[in-house]
Formats: sequence, structure tokens, C-alpha cells
Amino acid sequence: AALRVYFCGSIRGGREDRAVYERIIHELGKFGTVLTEHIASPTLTDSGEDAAELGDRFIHDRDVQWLEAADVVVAEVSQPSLGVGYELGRAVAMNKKMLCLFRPSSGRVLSAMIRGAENGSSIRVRDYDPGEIEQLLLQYFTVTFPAL
Ligand code: 6IA
Repeated sequence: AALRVYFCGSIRGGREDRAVYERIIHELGKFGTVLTEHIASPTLTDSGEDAAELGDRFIHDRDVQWLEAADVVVAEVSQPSLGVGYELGRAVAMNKKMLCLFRPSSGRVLSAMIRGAENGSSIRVRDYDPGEIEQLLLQYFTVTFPAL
């Protein structure tokens, strides 16, 4: 069965990095099924039009189910997002493999609760430039899932 990848990126935290999420999701598709492809959707805005149809409880419960089903969680953490932070905390509690990607060129300083979660094995936090996405993910997935 294909690897199930849960991708996290900011929605209500702000959509400035949407194009970066799109590139990451495209690369992730080479390694497995991305459960959360909608995160790159141009029609998903931080103002919440789509939320009215689904309801926040539905979104939360469905996302937590997907998280439980995931083999690996990949998050773009440059744009601070409560939802992404929440997902990452839940993922740690579920002992999920996790890769957090941060762009120093964002000018931000990553939360100590994310940077400090790096443990050298199941939880990885990597600084990157957009040009490195392809190579970085190829390296992560081939090392983490040698059977791929
Ligand atoms: O706090 P945030 O909205 O930035 O949280 C973003 C994270 O929470 C993402 O990684 C998603 O997995 C999850 N999430 C938050 N909102 C949604 C959503 N619709 N659909 C799916 N996943 C979500 C929100 C409706 C939108 C129009 C505001």
C-alpha cells in the first residue's frame, strides 16, 4: 500500500506561503498519497468561506482521523499557525514520524516548541531554501522509508 502522508500548512494563520505548500505537496506525491492536498488550494482562503459548508468540528475530526491514519507528517512551519502547531502536538503524542520544514529567509524565528522537538530520529526539523525542496524530500524519504 502507498505511504500515507499528512501535510500541514497554515490556513487561518495566513495564506502567504500557499505557493510553497503547492510545491511541497507536488513533491510529496512522488512518495505516497497526500491526505491533505487541499492545503494548497487557491480557493481555500484565511477568511473562511469554505468552512461554513463543512463546519469546524467536521474539519477537526476529519483531520485528526487522517492524522491517525498517516505514516508520516510533513509540515511547512514558516508561517505561524495554531492549527499546524496543534496537529504537530497531536502527531507527537501519536508517535508519528515527523518532518518540519522552516525557511530562514522568512525572517521569522521558529518556535522553540517546534525547533526543540527535534530528536535526531523520528522528529526532524530542517531549515531550507525553496530551491532545495526536491532534493531534501528525496533524501528524507529514501532514508526514512528505505523500502520505497
Ligand atoms: O490554524 P490554521 O487554520 O492555520 O490551521 C491549519 C492546519 O489545520 C492545516 O494543516 C490543516 O490540516 C488544518 N485545517 C485548518 N482548517 C482546515 C480546513 N478548512 N480544511 C482542512 N484542514 C484544515 C478551513 C476552512 C478555511 C476556509 C478557513
